[in-house]
Amino acid sequence: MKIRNVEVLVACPGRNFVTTRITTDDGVVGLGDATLNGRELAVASYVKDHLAPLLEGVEAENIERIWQYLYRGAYWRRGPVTMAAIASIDMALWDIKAKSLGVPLYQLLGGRTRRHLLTYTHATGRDIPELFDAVRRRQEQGFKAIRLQVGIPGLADIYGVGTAAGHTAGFAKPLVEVWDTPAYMRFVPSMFEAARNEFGAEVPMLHDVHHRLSPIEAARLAKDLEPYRLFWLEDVTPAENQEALRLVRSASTTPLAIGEVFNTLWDAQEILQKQYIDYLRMSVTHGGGVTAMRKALDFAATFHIRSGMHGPEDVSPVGMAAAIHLGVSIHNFGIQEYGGYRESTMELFNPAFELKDGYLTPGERPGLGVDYDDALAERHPYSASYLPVNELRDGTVHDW
Ligand code: GCO
Ligand code: MG
Repeated sequence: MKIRNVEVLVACPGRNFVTTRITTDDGVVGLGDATLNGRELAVASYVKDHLAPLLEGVEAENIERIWQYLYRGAYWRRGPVTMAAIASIDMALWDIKAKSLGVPLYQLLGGRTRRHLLTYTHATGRDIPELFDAVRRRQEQGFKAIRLQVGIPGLADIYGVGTAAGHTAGFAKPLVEVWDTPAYMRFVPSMFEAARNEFGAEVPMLHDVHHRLSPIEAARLAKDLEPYRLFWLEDVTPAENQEALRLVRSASTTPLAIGEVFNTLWDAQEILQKQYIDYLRMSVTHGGGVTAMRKALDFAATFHIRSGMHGPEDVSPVGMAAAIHLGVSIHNFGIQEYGGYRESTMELFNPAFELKDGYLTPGERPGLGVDYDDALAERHPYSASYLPVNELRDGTVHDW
C-alpha cells in the first residue's frame, strides 16, 4: 500500500484548521491534524512544499520509519511547525493502517484499558457570580471536572475571559491585553475559596495560569491554593527553563500540569525525570503524532506522571480523536481536556467520538473515526487570526 498523494486542507468553520489528507494507491484515505493556532499557513506550507513531495510512492504501512525519516532526515529538529507537520502525517498514517485493517485505532495501540475518559471543560466569568453560573451550566451538561478562570478586578480582558476568550476567528491583528501579576495573585485564591464553599469538596477543579508567573511567584500561588485541593494548576511558569519548576514543586503539594507548548519528549525530559509535574499536557497534534506521544506518555508513566492532553478548540476534532484513542489505550491516562466545538466544525469533521456525562469514548468506526467534508470546507475559507499578546501596565511585553 503506497502513498498516492498528500493534500493540505485549510478551512475556517468558525476558526482555522489545517488538515493533512493522505490517499493510498488502493484508495484508503487518512486524516491528520496540523493546526497551529495563529501560525497555520507555516505548517500548511511545511507539509505541502516539503513533506508531500517526499512521501509520494512511499510504503504507507511503515509508520515508525516514516516518522524517523521526517524527523531525522530534515536535519532541523523539533519546534512547533516541524512537529505539527510530522504529527499530521503520522496521524493520517495510523488512520490509514487502522482503516485498512477495519479496526478503530485504539485496537492497534493495545486495546482499551478503560471504558471511557474523564474530561474537563472550561467555565469562565468576568466576576465570581458569572463564573459560578458558568460552572452550574457545565455541571448541567454533565461535566464532572471543570477549569475555573475568572476576571480580575481592574483587568478588562485576560486569558480565558473577555473579548478574545475562545481565541476564535476575526483577530487579524493580535489584541493587546493588560496584565497585573500582584492583582491576579491576590484574587485567585479568594475565588477558589468561594468556589469550594459553593460547589463542595468533591468537584475536580482546575486552573490555568497560562505561563504568567516567575518561579517564586508560581511557588507562592501553588502554596496559597493548597487548601482548595485543585485537581491541577496548569502552566504556572513559562517552562523553557525546566529546572525552574523545582522551586514550585518544593513549595507545595498542589498538583502541576505542564506541556501544551512542548513538541517533543526532549522539551519535557527534565520535568518528567525529576518528577516536577503530575500531568503532561502535550497534545498529539503538537507533540509529533501518535507515534511520539505514545513514547512520551510511556516515559512519563515510569515517573508516575499521567496524561492531561491539551484539547482546546484549536486542536481539531482529528487531533482530539487521536488523543481519545491514545487515552483509552494507555495505562497512565489522567484526564482529557475538551474545549468543545461549534456545530460547523462538527459538521465538517463528523467525528465518531462521543461525549456523554462528562466522559469521552472514541467510537467504533475504523481508524480515527473522522471525515472531511470538502464542499463544506469550501464555504469556510481561511481567515487570518492571531492570539492576543500581553502587556504589563507600563507597556512591557509579558507572556500571554
Ligand atoms: C488550554 C490552552 C489554550 C491555549 C490555546 C492557544 O489550556 O486549553 O491554554 O486555551 O491558549 O490552545 O492556541
Ligand atoms: Mg493551557
